[in-house]
Amino acid sequence: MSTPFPVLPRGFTFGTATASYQIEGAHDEDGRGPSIWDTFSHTPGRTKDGATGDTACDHYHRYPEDVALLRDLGVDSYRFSVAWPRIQPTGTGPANAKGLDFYDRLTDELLGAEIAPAVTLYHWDLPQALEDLGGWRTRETAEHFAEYTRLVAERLGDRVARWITLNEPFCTAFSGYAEGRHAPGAQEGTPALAAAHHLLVAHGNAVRVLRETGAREVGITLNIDLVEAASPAPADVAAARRAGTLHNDVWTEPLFAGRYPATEAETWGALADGSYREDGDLALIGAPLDFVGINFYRPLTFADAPHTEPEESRRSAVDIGVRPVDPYGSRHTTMGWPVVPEAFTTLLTGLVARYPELPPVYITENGSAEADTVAPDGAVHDQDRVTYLHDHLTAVAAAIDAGVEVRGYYVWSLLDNFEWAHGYRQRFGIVRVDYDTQKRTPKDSYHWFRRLIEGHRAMDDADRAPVQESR
Ligand code: IFM
Repeated sequence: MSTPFPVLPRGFTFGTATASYQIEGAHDEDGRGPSIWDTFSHTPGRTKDGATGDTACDHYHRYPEDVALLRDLGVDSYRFSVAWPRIQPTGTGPANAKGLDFYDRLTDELLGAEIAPAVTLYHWDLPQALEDLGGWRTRETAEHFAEYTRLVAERLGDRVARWITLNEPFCTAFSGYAEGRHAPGAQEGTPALAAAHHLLVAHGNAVRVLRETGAREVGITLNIDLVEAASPAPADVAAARRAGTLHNDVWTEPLFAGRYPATEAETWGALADGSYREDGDLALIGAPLDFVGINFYRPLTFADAPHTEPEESRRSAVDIGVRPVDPYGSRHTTMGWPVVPEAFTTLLTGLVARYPELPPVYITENGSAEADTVAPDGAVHDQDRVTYLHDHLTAVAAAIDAGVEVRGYYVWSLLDNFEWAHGYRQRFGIVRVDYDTQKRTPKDSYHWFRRLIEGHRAMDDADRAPVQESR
């Protein structure tokens, strides 16, 4: 079958993304301190099969091979994260030179391959020593984040243009401090809401430092969700509103509208007591950004699930009286996530409709976990992932046609990697990693993405007619 590639605008950035703890390994090398994910993954019962990131993809040692894969892929940019405990093993104090050296080498390797680095400062690996002092529940962590940002920006800022302060603060605050399925594994109420707020303060602090150090492109990555109601019944609509507050408004309202969500009292009642806020926070958090990173995987639908217990006994910030439902009837990835590409277009257009002043968008993650197998010919024929990427890029192109300024797209992920509490069972890579041998095998999706990029380069600027692809 021959179908057109999605066509993205001239100058569009194609990239792939990874994160430190998910790929680096070398957990105790060159002075790296322990992170909350080391502690969590080493705690029995926390991750599938007891998996840890101790070795992961051994990227710390194999980064030249991985950058060579990126070069052959032809990407414009590569998004990686810096592990805070490599830079400050206990989260404060002077830089660990060997930690900075690693990211320096990686940056130079990328530039040598003509790939622009996009650096995420925080992708969930908080130094354990800071968690021992309260972690994101405390404002001090947001202050320490500013010091850490300065150390990284002063070292890499001459070569890195694109900076992402935080990745998916929803997961840090709520998966980590309210659901407990991510590190540090807490199930709390007001402290989780405090964590959400302190993450925003940390973001604001980092933006300030990045501006002071001359950074050119500064943004934050959010996993904003398209949240829908299971039915038009008022109770379900209210449930979706509460879920939308939890997933989206906590971040978007302070970042893009200069206010806290009007719906927080109906969502959390007394848990949202605001005790963690200070005068001036909104101005800090809402400082202008050059872009917003959006990570999208699947839409969410909620029905009302009325509480039976009194409000005072509710303890977790994710306990908001909602029940996820799955009306999609579509294919699901091995994560159990429904595949609904058109939801991506709706999400992006809806975001701009709600926040007309939204900065330009980069899609900083999108991809799918699939049940990959190695075929007798040694290849990985991951047609489901190819279709997923094709259809989601088509959805991005539709959003651009509808007026959303999307500047680039990073596939999640370059490599199969440590998928947090799911361990190594979920494979998101466009390159397969054999964890016994560390052999890398580019999958069919890698080759598809390479042809897509090549096709865009080859397109006549004057006539960007769809390039035919074989599927
Ligand atoms: O692997 C994660 C990544 O770390 C953050 N965004 C979602 C991905 C898939 O679950």
